[in-house]
Amino acid sequence: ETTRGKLIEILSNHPDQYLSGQKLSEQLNISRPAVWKHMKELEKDGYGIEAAPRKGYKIVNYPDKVSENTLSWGLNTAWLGQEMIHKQSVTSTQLIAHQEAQLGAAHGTLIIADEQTRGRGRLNRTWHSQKGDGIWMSMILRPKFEPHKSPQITLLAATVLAEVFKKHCGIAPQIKWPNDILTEGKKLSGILTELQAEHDQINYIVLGIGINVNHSSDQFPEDLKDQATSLKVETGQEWELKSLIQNLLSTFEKRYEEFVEEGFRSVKLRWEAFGYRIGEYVTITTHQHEWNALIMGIEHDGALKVRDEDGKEHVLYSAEIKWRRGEK
Ligand code: BTX
Repeated sequence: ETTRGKLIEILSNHPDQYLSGQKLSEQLNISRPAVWKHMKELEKDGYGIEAAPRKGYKIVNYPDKVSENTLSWGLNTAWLGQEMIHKQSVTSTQLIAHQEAQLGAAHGTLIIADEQTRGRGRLNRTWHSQKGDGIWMSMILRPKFEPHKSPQITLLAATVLAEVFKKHCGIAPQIKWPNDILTEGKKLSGILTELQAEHDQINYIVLGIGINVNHSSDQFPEDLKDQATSLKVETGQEWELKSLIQNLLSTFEKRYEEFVEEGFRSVKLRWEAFGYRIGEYVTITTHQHEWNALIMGIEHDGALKVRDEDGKEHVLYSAEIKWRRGEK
């Protein structure tokens, strides 16, 4: 660990207390002018340092820069994000998460990047991941439940995102089954769940989450302008990434534990409260066949429940059905 890292750690462990230059120089084994120099460097990086004569220093403000350190301080979780890899630029955090998982990374390991050059969606679609303006992250999960339950993790993640966007940012998000978070019909956030399993056992899940945060509408590429939105576009203000990420992680951890203990029931209720077009007719495409159906909600296992025009109920599992607003 660097001297600078240690200095930040010592100061952040004593949030309400001044630490004298003398004490810090002893603990870090550097001279007092060197301590002072480090403080100046921290200020340059956006830390708010209060220096009081004869008392010493304390940190009063952390920079809104996403890093392993800034995300860790004040992160209120037991296991999620306790191991963390932050990079400025990556191809895809999914890719890194798979690599780390195969090397044995712990349950709850988080991979997060400021920018993805090849962010991906489902079926090799691309996910636009502009530098610094969004949250692009992947979690490694090692659940003990059977592989067939893994799609429920997607719905769980969707409810957590909707819950946090509502509470943290005051918007009214909707979840389009199975994995899109929308506001006013435009996509704010996407979820990609990838499973590695064998012999009826989950080896690991990589849960990827992409959130458009501080994009203004003209920052999206031409082909996304009509279908994408961001928290900034929806609320008219910029959002600090760090506290939003911390809130997402602690809420996800809490809801994940409820899910493991109580099953899908609690997720189902919350999901349906945010469900997009429940009770409305939509046009569904399955195997190139188009038909109209009323969305009824989700099943006890997360599948989509619909009723066709003849009154017959259908349960849809494939994540690859397409549906859009119906004609009726
Ligand atoms: P999806 O296949 O449901 O959606 C992908 C589609 O969404 C694209 O074809 C495009 O039309 C649209 N789209 C692409 N980028 C954006 C964007 N920034 N905002 C709104 N719409 C967009 C959704 O897949 C799953 C996305 C997961 C992304 C995360 S980010 C961290 C992790 N790493 C990674 O490479 N992917 C995941």
